[in-house]
Amino acid sequence: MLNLFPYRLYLVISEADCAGRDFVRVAEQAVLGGVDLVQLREKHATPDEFLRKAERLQTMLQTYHVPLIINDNLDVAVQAQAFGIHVGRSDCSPTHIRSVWKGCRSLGYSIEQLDQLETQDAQCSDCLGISPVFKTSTKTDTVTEWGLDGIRTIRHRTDKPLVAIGHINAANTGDVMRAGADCLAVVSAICQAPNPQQAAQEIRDQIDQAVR
Ligand code: TZP
Ligand code: MG
Repeated sequence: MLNLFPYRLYLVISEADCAGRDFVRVAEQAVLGGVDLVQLREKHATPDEFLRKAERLQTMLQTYHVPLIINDNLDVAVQAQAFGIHVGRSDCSPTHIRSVWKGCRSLGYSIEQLDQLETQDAQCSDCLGISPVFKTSTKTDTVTEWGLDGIRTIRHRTDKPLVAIGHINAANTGDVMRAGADCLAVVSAICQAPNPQQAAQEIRDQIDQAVR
C-alpha cells in the first residue's frame, strides 16, 4: 500500500517558542537538520496574524518541498493552502474537516484517552498524535502521560501512523521509536536549542538508527 505518512521528524513551531528568533529561520534550520514535516501552532495570534505567519512559513517550506500542517484553524489551513491540519479532542472534529475540506492531504488527531481510538474521528484521520508521551512544560493542560507503555498499548490497537509528542529529545528518541511511534513531533528540543539545525540532526540520526 502507498505510504501516505512517510514523515519521521515533525517540527511543531510557534513564534513564541523560538527564543526571540525569527520562527521561519528556525524552521528552515530545522529542515536543514532533517525535519520533514512542519506544523504551525499559534495559540495567541489573531486569525489574520496566524494566516500571515502561515504564508511566510509556507513560502520557505515550499522551496524544500516540506509540507505545512496548521494546528486547529481550518480557515487558515485552507487559505494558506496547507498540506493538512492537526486537531485535538476539543477542536473542530476530523469528521467535519473531512466533509468540508476535500483538499486536505493530512489530517492529524490527538489521542489523549484510549476511548478516542474507537471513534469515527480517529478512524477518518491520517495519523494519530500520542499526546503527550512525557510531561512537558510546553503544554500543561494534558490528560494522560502515555509513557512508553502507552505507546505500546496504542500501537497494538491501531495500524494508523502514530506521532509521538511531549518532551521528545535526542536522548529518548530511540526508546520512543522502538515502543512503536512512526514519527516524532518536537517543539522545545529544536526551537529552544542554540543551534536548531544541529538539534534536529541529532534527533534525526537517532530516528534513523532506530528504524534501520
Ligand atoms: N501536544 C502535546 S505535548 C505538546 C503538544 C503541542 C508540546 C510538546 O512540546 P515539547 O517542547 O516538545 O515537549
Ligand atoms: Mg488543539
